[in-house]
Amino acid sequence: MSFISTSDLVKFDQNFATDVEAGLSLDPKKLSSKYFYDKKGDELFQAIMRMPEYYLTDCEYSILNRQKADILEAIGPSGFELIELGAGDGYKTKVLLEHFLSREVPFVYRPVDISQNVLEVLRNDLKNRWPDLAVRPLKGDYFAMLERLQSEQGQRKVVLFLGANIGNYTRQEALRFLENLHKQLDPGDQLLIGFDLKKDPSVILNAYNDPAGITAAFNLNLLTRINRELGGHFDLEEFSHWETYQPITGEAKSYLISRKEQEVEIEAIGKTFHFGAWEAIDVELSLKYSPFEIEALARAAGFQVVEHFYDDRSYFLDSLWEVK
Ligand code: AVI
Repeated sequence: MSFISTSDLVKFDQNFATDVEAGLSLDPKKLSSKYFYDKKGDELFQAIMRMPEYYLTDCEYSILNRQKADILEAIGPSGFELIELGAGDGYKTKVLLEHFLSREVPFVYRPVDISQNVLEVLRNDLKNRWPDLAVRPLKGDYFAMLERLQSEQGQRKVVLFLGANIGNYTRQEALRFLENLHKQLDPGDQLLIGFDLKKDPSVILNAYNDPAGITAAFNLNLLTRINRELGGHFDLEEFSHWETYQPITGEAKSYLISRKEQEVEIEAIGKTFHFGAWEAIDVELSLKYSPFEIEALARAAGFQVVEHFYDDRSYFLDSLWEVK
């Protein structure tokens, strides 16, 4: 939905407006990074994943590519439904799909995404590559889809949650998310989950503070989205991107900083928000974990760790968990 200020009919996403109003009324101000991903945001995130500084994608790709045989051995040879939460373009997952097909493993790939478009593009791509691969996409919210699968009483489930997406949740949110996931699974079901690990802080800072300014453009695009969809009046020149990394907590945090004292009207909300000079909006958390913290999280959510798969530099970890 877009904001059309010239029309009598002003359409906009009410949830987005409500969240923006609540977040900009907080002290300190906060906007959710889940709103980064409009069409432009998706393109910028693709560009981030191709940046040399953003090591996460290459690390996880190399884990899946080099250790696909070990991963399959740990999953076991009996048939399963491979459910991927937030499938995207499936770039990394295709490595596993190809390997499982070559080993003639009986499995069905079930990508879950809220975007019908993402699922259609992925399904067509996979059909062209591997006509024999069984693909049954699920369009909707992760938990609604898992609930549906549970009621279908199908084969055992192997869930993929890759890309360090768990890092965009606080520790408490991550635990709640994993506890909910555990409730939707049965004994013997598994989860392969990607975590970005604590490492040299300068490596982490560079990944979110690239000299080309792609991450800055990705974060600032949130203000462009508010301008377009909610009739916001943010002047992008007057905000800048700022990144921090706290090596004890593992929190990489992105902020948008107001470069001067200013008032910004958002028409769809019917309010003007005040920004002090150098006031920050908290826009994203990318949490980094230690292997010890990952094991504690698995146990707290009710899972048993089966095996850890690291890249060569131990920058990233795909961890296989099982419901007992
Ligand atoms: C999607 N998520 C895991 C990315 C991350 O690393 O937190 C999003 C991102 N933000 C800036 N760069 C990448």
